Amino acid sequence: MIDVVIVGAGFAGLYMLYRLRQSGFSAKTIEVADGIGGVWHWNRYPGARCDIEAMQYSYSFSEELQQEWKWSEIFPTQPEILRYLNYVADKFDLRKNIELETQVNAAIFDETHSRWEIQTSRGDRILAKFCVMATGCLSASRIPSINGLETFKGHYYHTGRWPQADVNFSGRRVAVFGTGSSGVQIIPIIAKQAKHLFVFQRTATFTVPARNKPLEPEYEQWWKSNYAEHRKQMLETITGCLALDMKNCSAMSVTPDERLQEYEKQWQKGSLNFLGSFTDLVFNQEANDTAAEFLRNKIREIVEDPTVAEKLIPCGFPLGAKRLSLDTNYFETFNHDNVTLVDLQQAPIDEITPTGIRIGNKNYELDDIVFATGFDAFTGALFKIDIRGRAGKTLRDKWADGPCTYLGLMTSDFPNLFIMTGLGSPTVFANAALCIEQNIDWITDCLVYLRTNHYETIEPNIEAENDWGKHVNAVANFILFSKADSWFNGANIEGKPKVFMPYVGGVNNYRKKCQDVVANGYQGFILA
Ligand code: FAD
Ligand code: N01
Repeated sequence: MIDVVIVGAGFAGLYMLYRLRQSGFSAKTIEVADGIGGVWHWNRYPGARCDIEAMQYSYSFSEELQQEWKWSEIFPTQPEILRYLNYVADKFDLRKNIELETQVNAAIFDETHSRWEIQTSRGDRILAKFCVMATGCLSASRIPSINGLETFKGHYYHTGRWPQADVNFSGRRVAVFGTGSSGVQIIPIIAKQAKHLFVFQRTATFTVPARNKPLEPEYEQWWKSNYAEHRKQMLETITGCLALDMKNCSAMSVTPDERLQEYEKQWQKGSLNFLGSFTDLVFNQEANDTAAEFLRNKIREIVEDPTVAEKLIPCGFPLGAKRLSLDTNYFETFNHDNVTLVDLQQAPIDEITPTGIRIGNKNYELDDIVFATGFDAFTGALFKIDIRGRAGKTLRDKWADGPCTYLGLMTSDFPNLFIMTGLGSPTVFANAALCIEQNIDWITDCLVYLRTNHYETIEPNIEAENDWGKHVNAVANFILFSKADSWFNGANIEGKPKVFMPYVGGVNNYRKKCQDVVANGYQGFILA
């Protein structure tokens, strides 16, 4: 028997393994992919890059690592981030405890011996005292069921399961479904290659220019000269990111001209900080409308055909309620002759045929279809595993009406099972790398505490779990982000209960709550 099984070898699984080994636990990581990296292994689509600056979206645990690693750009590409994670795995000799190309199919809690039995696709049974589900918040990719897809004679791809071999769209007629962050990144690149690109848009999206550029030596030096202090400051923010030169007032407290100036300044700078142009954009509808209208006017300015521009203008939900994207020439792409926007709000798809897509009596002849249609977020990867806690209770049954956790870390009746998928925690609204480190540091400290004090099991008590669920909901209702259908609330998956899953109360507040729980003797947990 080992101390801990970790499922998943992305940002979370890798650091979890490192921390556990450093703290003297035996641990093993199981990963279904043929390489490490998680999201950065799977999402190899052209244009994939991070949208939080890599100087911040990176590990902080090793000063040596953060000093020696050199990012080439502000928002580097997927291959570079994957190289970084492989570098980390090699530098800290993590591979020897990672088993690739192995899927965890089941995790069963054995109450008699207080241990988890992990069953894998290789037919192995691994016994471990603890299990950490580092299975990812956005790892279960999803292709919508569209009539006739199985008859399509061309190729089709999902951005989150992109092939490792090069895909060349030169001279081809390509359709893209999905205009979220993945679509926004891939569409301009495919447009450059394809003979013709058809963008099948169901919901128009808000996006801000990334204004990506090479990392300037002075900026890099500014970070590296005081990395530890900057990382400390990041932990004190809502988003886990340092944003310089931001206004600290309400959008409604300044004149309309001042507001426009500030939006223009942030738009020219690029980055998701646009949403923080003023302090109240995320909870005051009137303030949010002013920022949304600014972005709508930008679309009208950029897109030359007014009919196309109007179709590309998002409306009916607050800015940020569907995750804001960063783009490079997204709206400009629709000015190209080889790009056609197909508005699915006007008429939905009837079917995919062997040679393309049919809407009414119009046939779109295609060679390739790209699905940038997102993920069964948070719970998708967990529910693919048969997870059974006390008395054989399944996680799927327990969460049939929506997931419930305490601090996003554990759920009652599933002792010694830690969950790291961003449920009930701020990860997806923030710098995920930083949130992942915070969660893992908490879990590791907890395991050390159990070992030191000779406890066998830990699990939340049901009151603490319910209270946390109510708090997560209350904060979500206060913020405008819950006011749209999206992967945040499961509305993108047919039949999934509509429950707003992430915690939007901020990294700083969440971290303080986690610290208080420990300071109060693991308040809300049952230790036995
Ligand atoms: P993942 O990276 O998803 O890793 C989970 C791993 O678990 C996967 O490798 C998966 O194969 C494995 N796994 C799952 N189930 C099983 C099983 N049953 N058996 C074995 N293995 C299993 N966040 C940011 O903060 N900034 C960004 O710029 C950013 N960019 C993103 C870009 C894309 C395209 C996507 C999809 C997400 C992005 N995110 C970003 C969010 C991203 O999810 C996190 O930043 C982070 O990578 C999550 O790491 P993780 O280790 O928790 O999960
Ligand atoms: O997925 P999404 P994503 N027919 O769910 C459409 C992170 N990320 O992969 O809104 C037609 O956001 C759907 O339309 P609608 C980031 O956190 C980051 O783009 O449901 N269209 C929507 O337009 C992000 O939020 C980066 O009406 C259909 C799109 O598909 C998260 O991952 C890059 C459809 C799905 O958008 C997920 O992003 C990439 C159908 N049947 C991802 N079904 C960075 O830049 C769905 N759609 C860092």
